[in-house]
Amino acid sequence: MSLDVQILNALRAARDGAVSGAELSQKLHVSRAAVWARIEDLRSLGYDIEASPHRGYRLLGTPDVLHADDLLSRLGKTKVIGRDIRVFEETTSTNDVIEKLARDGVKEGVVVFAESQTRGRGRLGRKWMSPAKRGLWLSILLRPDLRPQDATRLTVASATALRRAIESQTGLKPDIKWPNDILIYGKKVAGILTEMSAELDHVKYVILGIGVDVNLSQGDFPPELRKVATSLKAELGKPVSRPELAVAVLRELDHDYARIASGQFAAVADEWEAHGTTIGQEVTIRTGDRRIRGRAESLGEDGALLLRTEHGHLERIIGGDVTLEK
Ligand code: BT5
Repeated sequence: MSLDVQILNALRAARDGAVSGAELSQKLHVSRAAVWARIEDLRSLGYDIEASPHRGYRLLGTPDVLHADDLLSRLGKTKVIGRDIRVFEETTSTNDVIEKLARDGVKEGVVVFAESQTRGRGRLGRKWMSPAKRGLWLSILLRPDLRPQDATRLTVASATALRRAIESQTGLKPDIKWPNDILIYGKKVAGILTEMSAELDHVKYVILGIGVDVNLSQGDFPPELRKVATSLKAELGKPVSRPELAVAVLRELDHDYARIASGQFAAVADEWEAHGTTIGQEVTIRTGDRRIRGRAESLGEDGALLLRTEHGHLERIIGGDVTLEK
């Protein structure tokens, strides 16, 4: 744990009360001057830390920036996701950064955030708009013990986790549209991009890319997206703390990843179905040049969408290369 994390932890543990420089220096085994230097650094990052000669240090406010140490300090202990967090000011795509780490053999659970992405992407080479400091643009490296055909379970689990995190932080009630959209009143507020590297019978690694439109104003969206996309701030009428939401997302993801790892996909699927807008609907699925019409019946054990076609057949549709039209 870095010194910054330990200082932030101690200040948070003090709640309204303050912690003296002497106390911090003793607890962290560094000089009071070193504590002071770290406090000055945290202040320059936007942390509002009061320093009173009599009472000591008090944390009055936290900036709406993503700071790896701060996120680690707030997250506390998780099973897998978030044991290593890295934040970039700007990158092409956080999925690219994770892919490089995956090839270098880094352990699962590492999370990469970027304040902005120059080449954020969606599925099928689509663009994902990622303006600076307005959203959460993150990717996670997973090395699940899954067969490649079951990898859609991870997209399903991510959607349920993301939905819960948004609800707990904002009170909004998002819906899930198969396979990877989180919607509020029919408008997209978050998307998930699952990419994987697999051998015939096992997954080598999965990169879970998540984009959440947190504090974008209507004007931040290009005209073609204004009717179909929204942000949490636009729906709530006030900004949402990105660090707090980021931590909630990681915590919920960790929970659902554990559920999948311990064979509880059915419980995740039930939750997904309870909040999905897709099941029971007549839908059209576009996959490559093919269009399939039918009624979405349920979610398969592998996370696939089971579609009863116009001709009465049951088709298994797996995420990744399909678009759902209503
Ligand atoms: C997705 O693709 O919804 C997956 C988005 C994943 C983005 C994250 S951000 C962190 C990580 N790094 C990346 O490079 N990507 C992931 P898809 O279902 O294909 O939707 C893409 C479509 O959504 C675009 O064609 C636009 O119409 C629309 N779109 C683009 N930017 C958007 C935004 N910020 N909010 C809502 N809709 C957007």
